[in-house]
Amino acid sequence: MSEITGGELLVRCLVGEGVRFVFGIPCPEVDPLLAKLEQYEVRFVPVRHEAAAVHMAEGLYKTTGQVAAVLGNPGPGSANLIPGVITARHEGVPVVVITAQHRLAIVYPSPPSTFQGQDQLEVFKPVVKWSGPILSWERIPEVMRIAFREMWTGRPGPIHIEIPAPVMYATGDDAKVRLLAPAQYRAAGPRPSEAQLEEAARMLAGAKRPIVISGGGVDRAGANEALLAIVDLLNCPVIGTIAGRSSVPLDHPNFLYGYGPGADLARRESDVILVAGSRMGNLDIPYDKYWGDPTNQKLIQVDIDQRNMGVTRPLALGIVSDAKSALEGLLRVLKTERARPKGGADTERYREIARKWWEERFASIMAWRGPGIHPALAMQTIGKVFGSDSIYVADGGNTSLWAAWFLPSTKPRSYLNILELGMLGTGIPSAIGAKLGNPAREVVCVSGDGAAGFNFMEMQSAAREGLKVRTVVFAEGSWTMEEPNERMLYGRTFGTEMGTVRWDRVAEGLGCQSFYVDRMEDLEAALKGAKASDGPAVVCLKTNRDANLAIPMELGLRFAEVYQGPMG
Ligand SMILES: Cc1ncc(C[n+]2csc(CCOP(=O)(O)OP(=O)(O)O)c2C)c(N)n1
Ligand SMILES: [Mg+2]
Repeated sequence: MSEITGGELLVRCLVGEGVRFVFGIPCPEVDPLLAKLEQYEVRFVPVRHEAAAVHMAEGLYKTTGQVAAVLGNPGPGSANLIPGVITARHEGVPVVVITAQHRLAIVYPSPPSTFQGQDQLEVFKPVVKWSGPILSWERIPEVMRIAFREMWTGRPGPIHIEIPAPVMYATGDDAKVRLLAPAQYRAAGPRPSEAQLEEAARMLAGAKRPIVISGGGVDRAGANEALLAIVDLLNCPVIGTIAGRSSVPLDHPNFLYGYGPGADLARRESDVILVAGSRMGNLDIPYDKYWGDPTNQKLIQVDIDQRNMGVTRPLALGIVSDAKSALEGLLRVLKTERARPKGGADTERYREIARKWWEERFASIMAWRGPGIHPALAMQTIGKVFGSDSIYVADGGNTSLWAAWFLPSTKPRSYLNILELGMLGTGIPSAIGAKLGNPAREVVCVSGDGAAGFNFMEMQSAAREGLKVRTVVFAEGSWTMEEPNERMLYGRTFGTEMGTVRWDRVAEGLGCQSFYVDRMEDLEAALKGAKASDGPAVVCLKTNRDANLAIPMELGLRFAEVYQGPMG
C-alpha cells in the first residue's frame, strides 16, 4: 500500500484525460498538485494574470484539440480567472478550471471574518458548463468523471471544480483507486443517423446550385478534409465564415469570400445550402437580403449543439452531430448516390464578381504610398515573411479586420481570432498556448495596441519559458474601431486616444528581442529579425492612424449590420 495525496490523485485523473499543461499561479492550497506535475510529465506554465492562463488553454486547444487545466487561488486568483472562463464558454473551448478553497469551516457561507473568503461555486456556476466541489479524497475520480462528461457533452466548454485545501492534502491508499479510461465512462458523439445522411445526400445530389458554408466547428472537429472532398465531388462554391477562416484554404479554386457580392449572389441563387459547424450568427449576416427565398431554398445544417439549430435561418434538415462523422458519412453516401460534379460556370461567375469587387474595394490601399505604414500592407508583408505554414493569432479591432483580409491562407486550426465574445487581449496568451502545442511551427500574433495592453506581461512568461512567439503590435495609438461612431455622431473623438507606447522597449524589459519600425522599407528586415530570434520577439509597428481608421465603406457597413441588423 502506498499513500498518495488528493493533489496527486487529481493529477492522475487529468493525465488520463490527456492534459499535458497546467496554467496558473502557485498557492499553498494547490501545492500538493503542483509538486507532482513533473513526475507525471505535465508542464506547469506560470502566468502573470489568471485570465491569461485560460487564454493560453484556449490557444492550445484551438490549434491542437488538447485540453489544459487552469488554477486559481481562493479569492483573487479565482476571481481573475473569470474573464478567461467567459471567453472560453463563448468560444466553445474545453478547459478544466480548478479553484482552490479554504477549509470548509470558514466558507459556505463565508463569514465577514474569512480572509479572501469567496463562495466560488456560486460565482462560477453561471459562466461554466458545469461546476461542482470535491469534498473528499475518495470522490476525486468520480467527480472528475462527472466534470469531463459535462465538458464533452455537445459543444465543449469550461467546467469548474473546487477543492478545499484539506482535500488536496488528504492522503489515501493508492491501491483503492480505480481510474477509468475516457471510453469506459463516456461515448463519442452525437452521430448522424443513416437516414439523415441519405436525405442530405439526396438533396445535395439533386441540387441545381448547391453551396457549402464552412464554420469554425469544421476546424474543431477535424472535418476539413471531408468538407473539401464534398466540395470537390459537387464542384460547388465553398464559403468560409469569419470564425472558420482556417477551415477552408482561401486559395481553393471554389472558395468565395463571405462578405461580398460574389458570395451574396451564390447564397441567393442556391437551391441547397450545406452549413457545417457554424451557428450562422449575426457575424455571418443571416439576413434575408443576403440569402435566397427560404420557401425555395433548402438549408442543411450540421452542428454539435441542438441549441444552434435553425436559430437564424429556417432548416430543411438539421443534423445534430460532430462535423467530422457527419461530413465523412455524407461523403460516403454522396458517392453511392452518384452525385455529379457541377459544370463550374456558376462558381466562375461568382468568383469573377468577387474578384472584381475585391480589387475595386482595395485598389486605393494597394496604391497607398504613405505617409507611414498602412496596416493592410504591413499584414501582407507579415504574410510574405511568415508564409502559409505559420499559425496566426489575430487580436484587436480594425487591426484584426486587416489581418483577416490580408494575412495568407493557412492550414486548418491555424488562424485564431475571438469571434463570439470578441474579448480583446486573448491574442498574446493564445499565441503562447498555440506555441506550447506546436513547438516546431512559427506562431505569429498580430495585435492592435489596445488589445496588446491587456496581457502584454505574458511576453515575459514566453521569455521565461523559452517560447519563440512573434508578436507584432500595430501601434497607431488608438482604440480605432470605436472612433467612427464618435466621429460620425459627434464630430469629435473622446476616450479613443490611447497615447504612445513603445512596445519594443517594454518588451526589452520583459526579456524579449525587440524591433521598432516606422518606415515601410524597414518592415521586412525587422520581421526577418524577429523570425530569427532565439526567444520571443516583439515588433512595435508605428502604423498610420488614418489608414487604420479607413475600413472600406461597404465592409464597414456590413459590420454595422452585425450589430444593428439589416439596413436598406
Ligand atoms: C475586453 C474588451 N473591451 C472592449 C471591447 C470593445 N472594443 C472592440 S474593438 C476595440 C478597439 C480595439 O483597439 P485596438 O486593439 O488598438 O485595435 P484597433 O481598432 O485600434 O486596430 C474595443 C475597445 C472589446 N471587444 N473587448
Ligand atoms: Mg489601436
